Amino acid sequence: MTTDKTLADWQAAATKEVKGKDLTWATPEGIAVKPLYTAEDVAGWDAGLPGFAPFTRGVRASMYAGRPWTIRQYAGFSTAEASNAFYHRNLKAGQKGLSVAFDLATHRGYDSDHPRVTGDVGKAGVAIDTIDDMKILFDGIPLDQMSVSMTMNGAVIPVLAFFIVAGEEQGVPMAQLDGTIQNDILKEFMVRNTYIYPPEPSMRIISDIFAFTSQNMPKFNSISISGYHMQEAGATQVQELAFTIADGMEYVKYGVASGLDIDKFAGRLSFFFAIGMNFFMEIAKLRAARVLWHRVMTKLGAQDERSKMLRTHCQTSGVSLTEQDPYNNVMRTTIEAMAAMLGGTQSLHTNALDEAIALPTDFSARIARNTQIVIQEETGMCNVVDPLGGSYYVESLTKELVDRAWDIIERVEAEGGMAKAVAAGWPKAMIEEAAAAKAARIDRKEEIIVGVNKYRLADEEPIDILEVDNHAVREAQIARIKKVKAGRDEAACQAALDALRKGAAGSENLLGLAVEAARKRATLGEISAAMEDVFGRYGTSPTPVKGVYGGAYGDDARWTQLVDGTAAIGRRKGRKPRMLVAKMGQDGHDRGANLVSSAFGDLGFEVVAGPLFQTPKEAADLAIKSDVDIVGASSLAAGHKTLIPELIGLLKDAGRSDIKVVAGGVIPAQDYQYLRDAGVQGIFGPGTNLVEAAGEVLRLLGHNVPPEGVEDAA
Ligand code: MLC
Ligand code: 5AD
Repeated sequence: MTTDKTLADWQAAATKEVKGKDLTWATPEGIAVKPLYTAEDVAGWDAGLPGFAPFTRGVRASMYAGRPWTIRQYAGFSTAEASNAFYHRNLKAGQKGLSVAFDLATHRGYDSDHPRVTGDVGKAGVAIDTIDDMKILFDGIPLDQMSVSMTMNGAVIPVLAFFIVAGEEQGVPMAQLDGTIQNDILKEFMVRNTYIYPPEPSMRIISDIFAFTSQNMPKFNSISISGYHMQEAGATQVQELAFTIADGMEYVKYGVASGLDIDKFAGRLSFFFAIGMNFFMEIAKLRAARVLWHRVMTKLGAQDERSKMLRTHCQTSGVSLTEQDPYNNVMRTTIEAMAAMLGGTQSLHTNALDEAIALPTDFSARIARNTQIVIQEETGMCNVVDPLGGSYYVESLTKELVDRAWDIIERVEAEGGMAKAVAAGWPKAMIEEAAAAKAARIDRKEEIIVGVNKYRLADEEPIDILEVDNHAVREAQIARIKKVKAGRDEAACQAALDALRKGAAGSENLLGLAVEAARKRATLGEISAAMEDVFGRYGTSPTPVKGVYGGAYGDDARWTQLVDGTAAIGRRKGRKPRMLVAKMGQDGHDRGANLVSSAFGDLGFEVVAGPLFQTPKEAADLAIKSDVDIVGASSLAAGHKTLIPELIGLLKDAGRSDIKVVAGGVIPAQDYQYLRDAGVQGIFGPGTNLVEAAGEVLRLLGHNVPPEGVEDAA
């Protein structure tokens, strides 16, 4: 039956129902989502068929009806032994592919015995120093049958070399190795920060890996071009989409410029996106990504359709999960997992409910994994290919995202490509502005987070979390490093490292040379250092955005109270109050630190935005030299129990225990007392409202701000 009603009739009826209220939803990416979509919205748009260009509806004709996506849970902690045992348990319980999380010392090219990494060993992932560690990590896991993803970008050369040699010593030639290496350095410079070398040699490393793997490892995906971390850092979906595709373009251009045939390596490029809570937007994003990549690769001259096919992994969004009322995270992750599969992902990680405070336990990992298994095996959702194809709304959003992302991609291209844009810094600034705007929306309750800024529980029950004893892991790692070094042919090892050093200065393939060094038992730190001798180590200082967070408050009474309080402290001191925002250890997650710097700067503080990767000694020296009143230590990678007490001790030894220290970030409630006993005067966990935190900081600095809603008498 057809209806004789028109769109105008619907408009009149809807307007009447809501008494004229405007139902348009302005999304953070500036898209005006209407309350209704019809055939008119998709006139002229053809999504095509699955398995055919431009792959809008999926890269395979049969999609999940033929083979479901890979359940690939990202994991790693403590030692290779502990992680290996965890992998075996997970595979037995229905996980299908592996995905290795390395600790930050490994990411940044340091062996576990390096003095800069005492707080980081075994904490955010598994510690890998030698080929022996890598062999233990995959013990009992046949590398010719199991596809393995490794999230590694900085120390990508030694890690991939260890993987190849671990396979070799298992009897698996490299041609049979199946898996993915992240190997995406541009987004590291933009948002994730686990780079080691400056941009130029970092880009060469990527081309060398393309060349080596396309020749020797036909089943191996040479890169995972990642938007995930952009969304985690605060990017809108349009920004994530545009910068990821533009990064991919840049890598292809570098590969071609280094002499590779585009169709020889492009078929093994893969992608990685975050899937957050904006359900339909995320589905449309994956469909739009495939359209964009097909367009870009056609433009770049690829002939093979496989080269133009965007295959992707997805992970549900970590930043969307909360410490408060953590069981809500199970529902959030389920919704996000459904968006990833309805968008047509090839592989998926679902986050655990304890995400906001710790790494997964066996319990939380089971629920996360089963979220995917239930969708695959109980719902019938896999039996139809692209079931949302033809939805007016989804198709219209897909088209809109393609167009909006394309505008940004064109800007990037006009300015000479993504490497130049990253060096100029505007993509990072754009993402940080979006992050500050989002934080303000949440703190102002314009965006609702259930259990955080609405329906908050009066009492939270702490949940059991995974604890890693980094001191014990470090001791064990140091013992193994000594054993490996004692057992190797030292001259042969040094010769291989020399050859690598020469190769770095010249043009020989770095991965090939590192494989040789790995065979000779060189450590990860030694292989990294050999290249560092030639390339140098890269560092940057943060530049917090101004006015976005504060701007959202306008003349809000509470905000004004805090601005006045800050000024009052300033009058008393004869200068603005000063705060060092410190990032210690190898933790490069700087979204929180940047937000705090921005918000306190907007309040009228003089903020010293400390460089990344400081030791406690360097942070203490900077605090004293800058004569700050307070240090805010931001920790998102579990080093807080080691690094923050050390900082407080050093300030005390220098006679500056008047400098107050507060801590913020991923700090479980279980650790609060430990930190307070060590002298930490304020702790701000995930979900902290920055305005409330500022009130506490002002009180610490001697200005008593009345509780919210009370007029300031001063
Ligand atoms: C798939 N296949 C089919 C099919 N579907 N064959 C017939 N019919 C169907 N319906 C085939 C594929 O063609 C392929 O073979 C094989 O089956 C495997 O399928 P796939 O779809 O390629 O899946 P997979 O092997 O899982 O590879 C997915 C990928 C890969 C291409 C996206 O790059 C990957 O696994 N990425 C994971 C990245 C990851 O886990 N990252 C974690 C980041 S965490 P063939 O021969 O065509 O290959 C992080 C956090 C942090 O970064 O620390 O910051
Ligand atoms: N084990 C499991 N998940 C991890 N993540 C990071 N490190 C680990 C690990 N060692 C996940 C979290 C985080 C995202 C970047 O990856 O979900 O938000």
